[in-house]
Amino acid sequence: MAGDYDLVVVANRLPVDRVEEADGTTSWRRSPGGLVTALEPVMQREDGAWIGWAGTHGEPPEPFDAVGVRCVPVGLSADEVEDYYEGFSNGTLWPLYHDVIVAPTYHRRWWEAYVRVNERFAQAAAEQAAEGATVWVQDYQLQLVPRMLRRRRPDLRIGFFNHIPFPPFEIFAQLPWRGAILDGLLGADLVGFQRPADASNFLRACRRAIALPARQSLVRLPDEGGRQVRAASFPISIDAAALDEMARREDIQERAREIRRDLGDPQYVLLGVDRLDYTKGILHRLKAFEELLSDGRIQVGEAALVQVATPSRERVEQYVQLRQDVEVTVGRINGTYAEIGKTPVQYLHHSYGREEMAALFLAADVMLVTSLRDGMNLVAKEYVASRYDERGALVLSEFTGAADELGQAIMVNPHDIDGLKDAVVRALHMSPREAARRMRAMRRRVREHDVQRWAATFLEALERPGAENTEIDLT
Ligand code: GDG
Repeated sequence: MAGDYDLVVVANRLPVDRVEEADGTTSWRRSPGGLVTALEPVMQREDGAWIGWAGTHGEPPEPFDAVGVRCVPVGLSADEVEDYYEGFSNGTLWPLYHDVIVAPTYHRRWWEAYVRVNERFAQAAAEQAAEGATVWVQDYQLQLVPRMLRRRRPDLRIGFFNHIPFPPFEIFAQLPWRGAILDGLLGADLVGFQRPADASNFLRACRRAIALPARQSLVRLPDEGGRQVRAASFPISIDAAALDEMARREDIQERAREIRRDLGDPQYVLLGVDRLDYTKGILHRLKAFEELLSDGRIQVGEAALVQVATPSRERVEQYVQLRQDVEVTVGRINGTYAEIGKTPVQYLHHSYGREEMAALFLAADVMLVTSLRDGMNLVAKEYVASRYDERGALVLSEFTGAADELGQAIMVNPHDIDGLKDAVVRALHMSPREAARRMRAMRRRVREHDVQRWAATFLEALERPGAENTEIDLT
């Protein structure tokens, strides 16, 4: 029952979004996002198929070709969207894996839907993969797929990559289904994480929760003839060259100048770009900015904070609450400190095109990334990649994966509001010479470790299981 494809990617979402055309027909447009960029060239070269949900509930569309790959939609019912996606994925796993910033909810009904939907993805992958093919499963929504797939197709080479952190065992241990999740992941030959710390948390969980021998980066499975599973870090990145090229375009630079003019030509523009998510530390950032205004360390009109907060998971309770809290806070800051024509916080609850994002990065003197926990944080890397002019300063939370690589950023603990305020002031007043020195070093790192390299490194490690030291060195 093997299929035709030598490389199969399994992800919660397909690499395309359905768009309604003016004439009533529907078509598929490439989704924004790094994963598609990273995998498109390999998928085209290797005869690839991509299994994922099309984003709407009900009967799935028939498989189709788009962006050079075979797209195989998996269907979800309205209840499954609620229980598997909004429920178990985003109400249980997401907060649990992000240091329980909000309390995870444990519902047996959600778990049952998660198991059922993972089976469906595994079945679809088993049907598409050619004999001996490579299957690469993506992210926390599909942690059971590696095991379910191996049961159906022991001939396959199976990789898994977790885009979000893997928590310390003391937190992971809360999960009533922790053993099943670990067993699901251990169906893979290679389990990849963003940071070395995530990989070691996983290895420790294997030892503590299911008593498996796990040494260095290997877990041994005595019940499977001593089969070994490798866990290692593969920090994800961005298409740095494409962003650099876009930022150099005259129309983008003109747009960046226009943004500053429209903001009233403040001396300093600060920028935050995040999905509206409680892991991103948006409220901490706003608090620091508000206090800097009230302390008089920055003046209204002198500095403007632009906060893009892309709508996200709008039916999940904690996200509704967060939106309220952010909007009340922004309203209070602006109500207290605005003057006619001078608004301290520009809050934008929309999503923007890639060009507008590049122009915003170029317009910003200081980029604020204050996540309380973040697998990587691509925005930090995108800011760096767009600053071909070697200007601008990055304030970066030490709780991001990106902090492991971008050591020349101004590091902050976002819980330490005084420290965060000092870091912002330091970033505003940094000499152009020092800013350029830091930016140069960070740009080199991002250029050399781009998303194409990330995908190639992971797939190579998956193909050569015996290879030593597959971890990317972080020097
Ligand atoms: C997860 C992990 C990990 C945002 N708003 C707009 C827009 N974006 C783009 C950004 C960036 C991406 O979305 C967001 O990526 P992040 O890495 O910042 O965060 P998550 O969405 O939480 O991603 C994270 C990542 O997976 C990859 O492994 O780094 O830690 O949580 O590319 O620019 N793009 C456009 N308009 C917007 O309004 N075009």
